[in-house]
Amino acid sequence: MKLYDSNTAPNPRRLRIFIAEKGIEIPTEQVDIGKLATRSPEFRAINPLGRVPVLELDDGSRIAESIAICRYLEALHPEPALFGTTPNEVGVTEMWIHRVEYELAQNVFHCFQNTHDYMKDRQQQVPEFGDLCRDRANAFCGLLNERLGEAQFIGGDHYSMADISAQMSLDFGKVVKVRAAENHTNLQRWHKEVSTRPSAAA
Ligand SMILES: N[C@@H](CCC(=O)N[C@@H](CS)C(=O)NCC(=O)O)C(=O)O
Repeated sequence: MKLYDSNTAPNPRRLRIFIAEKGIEIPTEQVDIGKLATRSPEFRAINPLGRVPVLELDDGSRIAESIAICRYLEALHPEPALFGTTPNEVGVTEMWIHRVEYELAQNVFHCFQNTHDYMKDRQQQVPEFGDLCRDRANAFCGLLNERLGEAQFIGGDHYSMADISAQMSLDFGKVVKVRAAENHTNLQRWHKEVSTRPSAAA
């Protein structure tokens, strides 16, 4: 098994956090996004979308998409469960995974891609769209704050993939001013807690 990884990028980081929480080790190969290695014909043969992370299995097959890779690893290493255990936990956790993905993570990424100087020469930017995405991501932080007023973690009583995706999104979101507001005390409490887990260093 081999993981195509990139130390500085947020999607690979959520996978690294997941791997650290599972306590497993996977050999990695760094792909230099800064030098456009993800866009080379060689890498596009590995993932036609030209993105990391990608997990290469021993039979040569490959899984891209960070959450799909986490699902695969969860099936191989069920403990600790990071997608829920009971039917209720699985359903509620999945609901929050999707909400975090579409309302927070994707808005953070769109904002970065459309407003940040790093992306200026890498793609066409529509700054107004990026600004709208920032507003949407920050608005969703309000909903997360409410949720974290009623539960310790986003999925409920247990730390899960929903927390990992939100943690990755907020840590990366700082770069484009997506963050917990001063009155988001529940979200701030949660962020402090997840940031002290050893996996946060991933
Ligand atoms: N939906 C994918 C997104 C992967 C993605 O966008 N990866 C970025 C790094 S965070 C990438 O490889 N970008 C390469 C590039 O822009 O050339 C996932 O969850 O893994």
